Amino acid sequence: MNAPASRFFGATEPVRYVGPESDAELAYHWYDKNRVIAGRTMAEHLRFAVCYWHSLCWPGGDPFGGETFLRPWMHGVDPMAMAKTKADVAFDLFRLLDVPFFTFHDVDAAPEGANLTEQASNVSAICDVFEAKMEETGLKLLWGTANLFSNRRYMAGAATNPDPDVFAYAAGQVRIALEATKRLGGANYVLWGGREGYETLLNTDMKRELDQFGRFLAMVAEHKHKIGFDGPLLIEPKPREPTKHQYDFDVATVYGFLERYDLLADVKVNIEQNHALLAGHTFDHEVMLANALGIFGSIDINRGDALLGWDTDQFAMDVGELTLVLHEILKGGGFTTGGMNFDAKVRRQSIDPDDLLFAHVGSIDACARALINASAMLEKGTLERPRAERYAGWESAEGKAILAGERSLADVADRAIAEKLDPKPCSGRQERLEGLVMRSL
Ligand code: XUL
Ligand code: CO
Repeated sequence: MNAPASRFFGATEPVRYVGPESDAELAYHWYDKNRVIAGRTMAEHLRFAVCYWHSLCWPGGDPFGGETFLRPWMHGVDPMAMAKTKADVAFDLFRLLDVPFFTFHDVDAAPEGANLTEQASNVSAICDVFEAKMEETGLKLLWGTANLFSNRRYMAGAATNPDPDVFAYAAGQVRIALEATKRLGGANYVLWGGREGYETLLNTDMKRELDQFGRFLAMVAEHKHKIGFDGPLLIEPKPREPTKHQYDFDVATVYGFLERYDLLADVKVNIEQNHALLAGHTFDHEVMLANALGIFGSIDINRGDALLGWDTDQFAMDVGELTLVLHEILKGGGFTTGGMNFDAKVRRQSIDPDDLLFAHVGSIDACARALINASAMLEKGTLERPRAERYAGWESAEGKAILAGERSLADVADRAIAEKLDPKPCSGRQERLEGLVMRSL
């Protein structure tokens, strides 16, 4: 696709791979999309997606001050014309970054309808625009979602709202967004329960709200099958913010919820770095656990700030952290329908249009370096070999018999007595392993 006549970005040509030795600034030094690593190209491994909401919709405000970015498409009079201009800029951004996917919420892309009928018609009009642009550029949709948290009707939750009419409105919005995602060939559908939680237990019936939430998701899953949408539904865990407590707290909590409401066949997770931190976990903890539980789906790639306790959604640049995350993803077999979505925003002082490009390019390169490192670590067994040694006892005949349920507590205890067991503690070798990882970066 050629650059549009009236342009927002200063850069005109797509960002290209130049190699690590080059001094070129707006260029990929590590992300070589066609380079094959462990049987797949970098593009196929990483499946990068640019998100609509932070890059095209966020005006740069914070709780103490308003808009800093002054994006031209946010200052018009005709909402549909503004949405179309925004789509032009969005697809120019995707073209310049040369990434394969994008993601959006219904209200990011289309003007919010005054009612569900208007909502459906606005989303459909934007789907016409997206469809033509996707056809022309080959860009794909990683996932779509509905914003069930910004409008004041959702202040007490969507599916978990005390009012069933709010639940019904949310169902209407999800039906429109899910069908739009299917129409655009989306690979997944995401549900982030931004206000599915509580501000105070004084007015809350938790059991009732969880049952409502379980029923809502079951209805979404039923509809997914009814319309023949192939991709998984992905829940995005987050423990708090905007509410004091959110029911999709972390991967472990979501797993318990899916099991209780019998949703494991249809729903996986979309894990976000900053959400993992808010839950008191690391990013690789959440990925390792999702793999262990068989619910790993996709990731929202960003980072928090060690000194700020909220969801800062900064662009991920820490190669060390990303290497460990990619290591766990590759170990689990890599992405299938999922990918790496830049749920990240430039800081409010980064007001130049090209700051959006530099942010994505830096983070894409960080992920590419991480992929190279992680793949080499897996090939060498940097962590897998010591991990296997650490658990080697469980590979013995006796270890396997215990896990297979062939021994009772008394059997095991009797053997410990009969063989006069006196197990010797082994080193956890943490610093040694940290050194090995450091040398792999
Ligand atoms: C909010 C967040 C959302 C979801 C999609 O913290 O991460 O942008 O990714 O609703
Ligand atoms: Co997110």
